[in-house]
Amino acid sequence: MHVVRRPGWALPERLATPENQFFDRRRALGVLGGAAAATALPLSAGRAASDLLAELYPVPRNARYTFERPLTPEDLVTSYNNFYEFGSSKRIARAAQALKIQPWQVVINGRVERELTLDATDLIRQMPLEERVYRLRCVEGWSMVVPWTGFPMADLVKLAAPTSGARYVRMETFEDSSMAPGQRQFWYPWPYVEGLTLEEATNELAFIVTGVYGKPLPRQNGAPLRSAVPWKYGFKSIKSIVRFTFTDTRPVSFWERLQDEEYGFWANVNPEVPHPRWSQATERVVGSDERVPTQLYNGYGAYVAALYDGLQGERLFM
Ligand SMILES: Nc1nc2c(c(=O)[nH]1)N[C@H]1C(S)=C(S)[C@@H](COP(=O)(O)O)O[C@H]1N2
Ligand SMILES: [Mo]
Repeated sequence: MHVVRRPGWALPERLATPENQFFDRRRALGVLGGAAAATALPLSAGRAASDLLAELYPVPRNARYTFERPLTPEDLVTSYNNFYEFGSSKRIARAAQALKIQPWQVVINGRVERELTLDATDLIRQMPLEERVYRLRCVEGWSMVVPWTGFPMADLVKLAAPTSGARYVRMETFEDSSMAPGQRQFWYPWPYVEGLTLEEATNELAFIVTGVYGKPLPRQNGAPLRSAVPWKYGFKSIKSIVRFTFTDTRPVSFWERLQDEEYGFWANVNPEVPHPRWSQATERVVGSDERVPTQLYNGYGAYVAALYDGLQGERLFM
């Protein structure tokens, strides 16, 4: 296995602090062991990656992000999906089982102090996992409430150590049409790409998801790691990421490349800005017969509205 590690001193501060409230003793020791072994074997040497991941779950829920609406049942979260690599219907869960997630290399490159290639299992085991209940609002007009497990995207940015020229992070999904039949549909601009400004990526809400419902992430939900940016339409939350590129150029995302009149870079949720073909005023709550009003920034304005001060000339809501 090819693993490039940063030296221990370059680990995010939280990881190197065993007293930190986010860590139990076992986890803290594991992390310190990992840091100390920087030049020796990778953490996972000799053990199956699937076991090494499974033993991390479940983790405590971070109460800061919980709220009143009921969770969407697990069977719906894992069976009603958008993952065009496996087809354009919502029922791609079975087809997605063809995705090979071990080994899985994650590349961090571009405007960073040092380019990194990490094994996803090693990356996930280094990070401070927590559970967060987030709303998910698809641009198509449906929504869910999902208990994700993962770690702040800000910690990944810290690990990457972007240089002063970096203004955006561009994220890319795997590309392999032998596993993903949707990628044989040549009219789509594969691979799936998404992007955030560095300010967005380091906002406390931006989350790298590695699990759901207290278990490792199923393939159909974007294993082994995907993003969750809950104040934006669901398509911004890119699945099965293989590359994080720090850049000075605004990335053009998959849907934007396909249809930029309908899907822009910012894509912040706003009930008052209709999609060109339908209203965004309300949303269908998956798993119930309810329609509820959609909220500005999907209800997360207190966390993110300030990111857009001075950007009113941009198409912030599509
Ligand atoms: N790589 C990739 N990521 C993707 C998509 C996709 O088709 N491919 N669909 C997006 C859309 S439109 C939505 S609504 C969410 C759905 O996530 P879920 O299936 O876990 O609910 O994933 C997003 N991420
Ligand atoms: Mo979506």
